[in-house]
Amino acid sequence: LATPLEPLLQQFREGSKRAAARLISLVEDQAEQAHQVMDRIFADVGTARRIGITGPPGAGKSTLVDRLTERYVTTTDLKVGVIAVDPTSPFTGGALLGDRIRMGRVVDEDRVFFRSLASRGSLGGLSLHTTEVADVLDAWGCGMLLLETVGVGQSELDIASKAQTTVVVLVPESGDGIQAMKAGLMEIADVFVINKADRDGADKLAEEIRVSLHMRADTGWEPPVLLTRARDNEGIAEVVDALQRHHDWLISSETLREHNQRALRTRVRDLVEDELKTRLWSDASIDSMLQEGLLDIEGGTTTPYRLAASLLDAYRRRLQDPEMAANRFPR
Ligand SMILES: Nc1nc2c(ncn2[C@@H]2O[C@H](COP(=O)(O)OP(=O)(O)O)[C@@H](O)[C@H]2O)c(=O)[nH]1
Ligand SMILES: [Mg+2]
Repeated sequence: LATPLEPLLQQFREGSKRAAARLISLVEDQAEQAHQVMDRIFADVGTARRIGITGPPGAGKSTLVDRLTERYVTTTDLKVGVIAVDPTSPFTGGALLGDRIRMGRVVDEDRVFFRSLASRGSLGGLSLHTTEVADVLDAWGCGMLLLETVGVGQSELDIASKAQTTVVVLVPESGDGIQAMKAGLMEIADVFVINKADRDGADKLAEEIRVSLHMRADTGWEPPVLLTRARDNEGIAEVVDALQRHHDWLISSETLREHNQRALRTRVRDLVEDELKTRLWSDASIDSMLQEGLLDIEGGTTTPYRLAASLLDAYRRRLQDPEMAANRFPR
């Protein structure tokens, strides 16, 4: 069922938090209007600073995000958006109730938008629509966006491509340092946070990381290694400061521009590829041609390569059909 977009977009532009939540749901559910929504708000996207927070489960990422949010809301007039990707829950919003309760402590709730997304199977990975949800919050006026995701497997690469600054949170126990080096966290971290510095071994871990950082290619930015006790609100100002310094560096070195251009290029290519694939394989005549072709391969009268070539030919001919040529993108 199509939601009337115009009134919703109007309320969104006036700053309605409920309208933002509705738009996010549309985008997340890949509703018919998802592309249209993104298209309409795109001009307002681009001011938010996007900070990725990753690291092993239990390191204190959510606690840190909570502290950073509190700090930004109380010391600046920024709106803060928090997107937490939950790898365990198949349902959006389910298992992160704890986070929501913590967020409730934040003073000015009107300036904080918290959203948890399910990671849809890709263990620890970002949700499919993280970028779009971040864009909606950006257009809504969030100056700061914090993206929390568990750092296992592919997810840290995901987050590094979506965030401008990546914070890797580790704790001084259970060989986190070694794990980090193995998992490729060393390469993507712009800022290291050793949380739970109230525990033994924090200084040692920090030193290990500093030493191994020498092996990184020189980019002009040397990741600081900071100690925090997020639960006790200790060391947070230093993190804020490091994030600001990294942001300044991103701008002065033109790295941010390059990053944004790369991200845009990937995004447009993904949109085109998705559309091509969807249209190709949802076409009934192409599908039956494929089924028949498979039998021909079995019968030895064609090969996968010849079949692929004739499917592409058929698809090209189908595109001449004006009805087929219509796509889901706004014009
Ligand atoms: N000892 C200690 N515990 C902390 C600290 N920061 C957070 N925690 C606790 O670590 C646990 C996991 O924190 P959480 O933020 O949920 O970790 P996440 O899984 O990385 O998001 C919670 O029980 C926190 O209260 C800290 O600085 N010191
Ligand atoms: Mg968490």
